[in-house]
Order: sequence, then structure tokens, then C-alpha cells
Amino acid sequence: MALTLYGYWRSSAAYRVRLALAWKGLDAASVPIDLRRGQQSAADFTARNRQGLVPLLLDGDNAISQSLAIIEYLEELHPEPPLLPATPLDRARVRAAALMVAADIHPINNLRVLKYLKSPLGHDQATIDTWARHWITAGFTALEAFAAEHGGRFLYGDALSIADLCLVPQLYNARRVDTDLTAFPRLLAIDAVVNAQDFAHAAHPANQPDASEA
Ligand SMILES: N[C@@H](CCC(=O)N[C@@H](CS)C(=O)NCC(=O)O)C(=O)O
Repeated sequence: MALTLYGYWRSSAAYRVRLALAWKGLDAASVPIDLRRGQQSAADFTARNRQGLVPLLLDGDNAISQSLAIIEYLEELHPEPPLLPATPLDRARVRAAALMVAADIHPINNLRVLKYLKSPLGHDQATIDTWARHWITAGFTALEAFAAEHGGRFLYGDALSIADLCLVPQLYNARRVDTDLTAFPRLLAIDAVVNAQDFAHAAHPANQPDASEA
């Protein structure tokens, strides 16, 4: 299959998919969508993804949106090396941890939400950053407790899973808004283990062709 990933270097949802591709050793052509310049709202992109959000994966001519749907698609086509554990209960718990990030932290800190807080709602950047840090901290507090109950080297036991692919980009995002992470030693330890691996290096925002200082 010929894969093409529409993404943006700093998009944490696209970063999840890059991690999955790299973990599984899959090549995908990269099409940068510059979110700061509004390319996600351009007609040629929304024709492919009505939501105007990255990531979007093309498998041949078939478009798939939503990072977790994309990752599970890759997992089903390429089960090795796995990103989900073997039993239904373990899989459900991994998905729960992934959704703690992807459904309950990330969406309320997404670019379009933060922009709406600024205009038309009129909040200044300091208030918007406080908003982001608040929801990241609330989510990470629960996730740190999850890691204490279920974690090992990784968020769920000792095997990398979809949950880690959500955690690492969210930590990258948290650092961008200067979130105090000292209360989350387990999450930071998992982040360090993942980021020490070659596949994570390849997927890191700083190593993408569209990466810039802007
Ligand atoms: N639930 C979606 C979220 C996708 C999403 O929100 N992507 C962000 C970048 S991380 C985006 O495209 N934002 C554009 C905008 O807010 O205008 C997924 O997991 O793929």
C-alpha cells in the first residue's frame, strides 16, 4: 500500500500517527499542512477531510481521518510489532488511557479552540495558556494515577501501546505552554523511555521536514 500522511510538525495528533508508522517500520509520504497559515481550511484539504483537521492518512486513494482510527487501521493491517495487548480487558484499558489524552485533554486545547478563546471571546494569551495548562494538568493527574495502577516501563505494563503514542505528544505540547510537570514522575519516566528509541526520534516534531522556529 502507498501511504501518504497529511500532517503538521507540531500537531500532536499527527505526531501520534508518525510514532505508529515509525514503530511499525512503515513509510509514508509526508504532505505538510501549515496550521498557522490556515491550510487546514483550504478547499483542497477540506475536500479530503471535511473537519479541516490533521492528521489525514491516504492509503492509495482511501482517506482516513482521526489519529486513533488511523493507528488502529495500521495495527489491524500490520499487527507486528503490536500497539495493543492481547486480551480484551487489557486492550480496553489501553484504549481508555489513550482516550484520556485524545478525547479529554487534547480537544479542548486544540488550535481552533484556543483561537476562539482569543477571538471572539477576547481572552489574552496569558489566560489562554492558563486554560491549556489547567486541562493538561487535570488530565495528567488522572493519567499519573492510571500509570501508578497499571504502568510499568510504559503507560500500560512493559509494552509500548497506543496509550504511549498519545502521552508523548501531549507531553511535548504541555512543555510548549510551560506546564509544571513535576507532579507526574511516572509520565516523565515513560516519556524518556519512548524518546530514547530510534523510532521516536524519527517521529519527533523537530525532525520533520516542515519544522521551523515559527
Ligand atoms: N481527534 C482528532 C483531532 C485532530 C486535531 O484536532 N488536529 C489538530 C492538530 S493537533 C488540527 O488539525 N487543528 C487545526 C485547527 O484547530 O484549526 C484526531 O485525533 O485526529
